[in-house]
Amino acid sequence: MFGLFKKFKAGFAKTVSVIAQKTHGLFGGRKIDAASLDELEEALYTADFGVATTTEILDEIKAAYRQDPELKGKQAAEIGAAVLTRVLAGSEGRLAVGTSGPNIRPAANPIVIAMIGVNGSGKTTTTAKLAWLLKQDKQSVIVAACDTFRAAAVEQLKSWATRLDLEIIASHTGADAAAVAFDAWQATKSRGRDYLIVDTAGRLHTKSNLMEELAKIRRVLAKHDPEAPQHRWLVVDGSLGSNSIEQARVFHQQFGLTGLVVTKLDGTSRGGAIVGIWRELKLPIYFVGLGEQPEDLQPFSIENYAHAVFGLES
Ligand SMILES: Nc1nc2c(ncn2[C@@H]2O[C@H](COP(=O)(O)OP(=O)(O)OP(=O)(O)O)[C@@H](O)[C@H]2O)c(=O)[nH]1
Ligand SMILES: [Mg+2]
Repeated sequence: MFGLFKKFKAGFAKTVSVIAQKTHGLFGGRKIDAASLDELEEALYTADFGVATTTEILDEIKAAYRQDPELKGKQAAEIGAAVLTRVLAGSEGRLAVGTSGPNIRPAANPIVIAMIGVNGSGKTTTTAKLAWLLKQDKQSVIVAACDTFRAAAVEQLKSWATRLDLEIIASHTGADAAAVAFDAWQATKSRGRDYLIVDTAGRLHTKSNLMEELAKIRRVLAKHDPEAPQHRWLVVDGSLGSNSIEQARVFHQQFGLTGLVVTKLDGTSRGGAIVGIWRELKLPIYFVGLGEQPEDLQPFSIENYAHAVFGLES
């Protein structure tokens, strides 16, 4: 669905630009030499590709350079993109309705997506943007304001709902988040909607009482449908780069994540971290946040990503 290369290109512009700076525009067409290989290595570390991926990319480029001393920067970029494509195989999460896996809807129950994550990672905006995106794809959606903890969180989702014309189920700050989720499921089912997206309060993975609240939301939804929430996504702030891996691990242990959304990639030069996150966690990346507008939330595409970060065309 809606994958657009130009969005990826714009979204990863900061990552591309730090690589271009550090390599003095190597991918522009210049010939490879020993110094440019060192610069490229440093650039890939700066863009947070991590040791394993940087080593793999450099090894393959060096091997090609030994074969062909006339190797150009653009060919090196193509090798880099090919390595990323191989390493990321299997990392694209897809929400295709009614085909297989978690999207089969026995007795036409709604598909429930729970957005989970630390404070400020982008859960509420991702909830709204995803609802909008699904509506563009002719799916019907309800969003549930289950962040009843932070003052103004309910209002924030309500104002998105007004702006994007979304159906919303909300209570008030201080209400029981699990009760809101329970009511929202019922409304989604009785109105025959396809999806329920549950926004939850930001919480540090180290706070056990707040982690317990997530478990309660899950238990309560399971009373309606033992499969719900079929999707339990950690929303990760992409500007944290590979530092987000540890928190993701803890959420995964405690809550059994089914996928990730990586946000704010437009605001960081650490776009390479996506690869390390995948290598470490092996959780599919469903969406990436490439800007503040609804259409800046895009399904993760290995091809678009690998080409964009190496400054290639699609
Ligand atoms: N540039 C950019 N900003 C983003 C993106 N995703 C989210 N944001 C911004 O990040 C800020 C926090 O987003 P929220 O959706 O409120 O985050 P949250 O996880 O719901 O925060 P809490 O509810 O406080 O835990 C907002 O200003 C968003 O506009 C993105 O992909 N790109
Ligand atoms: Mg929020």
